Amino acid sequence: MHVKRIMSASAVAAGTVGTALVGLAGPASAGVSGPAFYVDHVLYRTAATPTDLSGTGAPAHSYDAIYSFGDAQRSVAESAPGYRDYNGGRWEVHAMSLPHGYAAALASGDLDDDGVLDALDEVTAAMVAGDAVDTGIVRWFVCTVNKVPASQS
Ligand SMILES: [Ca+2]
Repeated sequence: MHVKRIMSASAVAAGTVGTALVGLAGPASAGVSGPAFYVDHVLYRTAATPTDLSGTGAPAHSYDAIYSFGDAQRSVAESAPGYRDYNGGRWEVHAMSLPHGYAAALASGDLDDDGVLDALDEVTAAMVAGDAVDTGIVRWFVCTVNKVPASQS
């Protein structure tokens, strides 16, 4: 029991150090190479190990949505650090299907014609057109995110 307590304390300490280093670390550092996603045409990536929160019973409004398009393209999230409604890195992942194919979703949703759905309004436009369908929440997790430097996006 004594040993277990010491190990827990060191795990917490290591977690704190890891978090503190994220802002300084390069792209090859552990925990900074997680899945990337767009928010308002800007690429972000996870900056810590995602933690599964399914089954916690937390209210839906305490999460921000990430729309996952599988292999078609990177996901799109509705909020990010600095946004007024940001929930601190608590995410719910919505699986999207593209009933008419990716090209159709781009045709109806890629409002700025940059070849990718990379903002919430673009996802919404594709959904309104019926070219993207929210098939439900498949995952809840928590992790912090950072902007990807322009030179790496
Ligand atoms: Ca776009």
